[in-house]
Amino acid sequence: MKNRKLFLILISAILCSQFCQAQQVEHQQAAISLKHGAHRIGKRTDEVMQKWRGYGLGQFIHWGLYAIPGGEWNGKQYDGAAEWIRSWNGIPKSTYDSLIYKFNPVNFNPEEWAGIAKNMGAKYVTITTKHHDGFCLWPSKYTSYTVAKSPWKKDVIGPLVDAYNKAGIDVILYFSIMDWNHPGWRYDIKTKSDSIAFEGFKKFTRNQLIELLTRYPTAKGLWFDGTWDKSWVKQAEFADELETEMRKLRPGLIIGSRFRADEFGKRHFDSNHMLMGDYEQGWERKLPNKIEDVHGNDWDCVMTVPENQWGYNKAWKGHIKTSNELIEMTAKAVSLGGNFVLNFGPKGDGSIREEEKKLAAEIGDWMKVNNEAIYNCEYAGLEKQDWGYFTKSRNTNKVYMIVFNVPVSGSLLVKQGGHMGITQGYLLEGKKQLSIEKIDGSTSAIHIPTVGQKQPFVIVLETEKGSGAKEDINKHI
Ligand code: FHN
Repeated sequence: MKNRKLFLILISAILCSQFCQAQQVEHQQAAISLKHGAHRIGKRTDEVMQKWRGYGLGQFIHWGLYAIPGGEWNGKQYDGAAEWIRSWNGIPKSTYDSLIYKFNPVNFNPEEWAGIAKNMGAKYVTITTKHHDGFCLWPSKYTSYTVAKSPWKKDVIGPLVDAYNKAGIDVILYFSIMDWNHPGWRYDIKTKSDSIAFEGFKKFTRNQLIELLTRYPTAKGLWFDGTWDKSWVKQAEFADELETEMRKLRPGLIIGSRFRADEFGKRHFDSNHMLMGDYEQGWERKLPNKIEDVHGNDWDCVMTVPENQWGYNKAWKGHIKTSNELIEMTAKAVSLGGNFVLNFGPKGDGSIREEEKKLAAEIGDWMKVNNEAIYNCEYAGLEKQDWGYFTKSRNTNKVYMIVFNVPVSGSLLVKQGGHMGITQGYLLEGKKQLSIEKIDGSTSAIHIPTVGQKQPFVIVLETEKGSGAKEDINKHI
């Protein structure tokens, strides 16, 4: 009987391994030869990208003509995102486009914007140079629909790039491919005349991108949007060549996965499931839950304060995130190896709304004390616990516990596996040493004084040299 059982186990193991091998072969055979797929397998290792990886927290700015109506037209509130108001049937397109004659942001103060971001702890900013409405915040040579034709007359992007750079913040330029103002833009290309029009649009897009990279050479990357329509998805060859041209012009340029599709129309990931760009750009208003969700790729999450409003909306509706919620999202993003980018929608007059200033200041207060657990940190390779998030320094043997929920027992579990020796644990703020109880070979309990913390706090675990959780991280990369 015993022998029969053993025999069956052996047979199942052999069959299982043959099945897995067959699956692997099938997967390898399934790799398609692509002309316009991913340019690289695996992560970038250069300095610019290493720095991007260490940012942890960033700021997003959505600013343009849509900030003038602020989600309201003739006393009626538009239900969608404020920056989409032009697409609302209630507004004639030409009436919206003539908002250009009202763009005069007398309270625009780039140094103040940069100061708010710096104080919040942002290490990079992504700024809309042109959103879907096509209005350019720089005086582009290739269209008259720019700041130059507005009463403001002056460039907006240049002063912002300078001010943020002076504040030590790197700049990424947001650019919408979809352009509702350009006569050549099409959602799809169905006729000869569509095709002729779109060829003109492609040249225009190329010229504008080269213009931006030439005018603002310190910009570290481009953040693309509006690339989902069939017209653009069909441009695999053109977009691939343009990406190569831009990278040649600016070595080190960072481009996310939203720029182009492969020749089979696959976006973000090509037909062989390889990431198309330097980082995954699919995490919009949502976060991954576990490390497997990010497939070992770099990624960032862009987030709004209210539910879905990027541009300025006078009447924020629904749930408005608190600073503690946003701090938790930042911690979660970093704990899974990503960056968290919080959106701001300045008003039409150039000022930043009070609610956003307050949130930035509160996040900044927390970051001033705890940024060590956010900057230059990564996935720690430890089992997630209910009290919060682990991060790990990319440069030292420190592991951080960012605690959001304190258990009534006052003891926080760490399941470290056999390979991470904890030498000491202390509160980051005040450096108070904590007692560590080894429960078994793989679990420790960190005992904390329950002092009714009102804010998330950080515990530092120092680990033995050469230990840490790297082994586990590599499993996922
Ligand atoms: O349509 C835009 C939206 O207005 C906003 O700019 C966001 C930012 O990620 N992107 C698009 C939706 O995916």
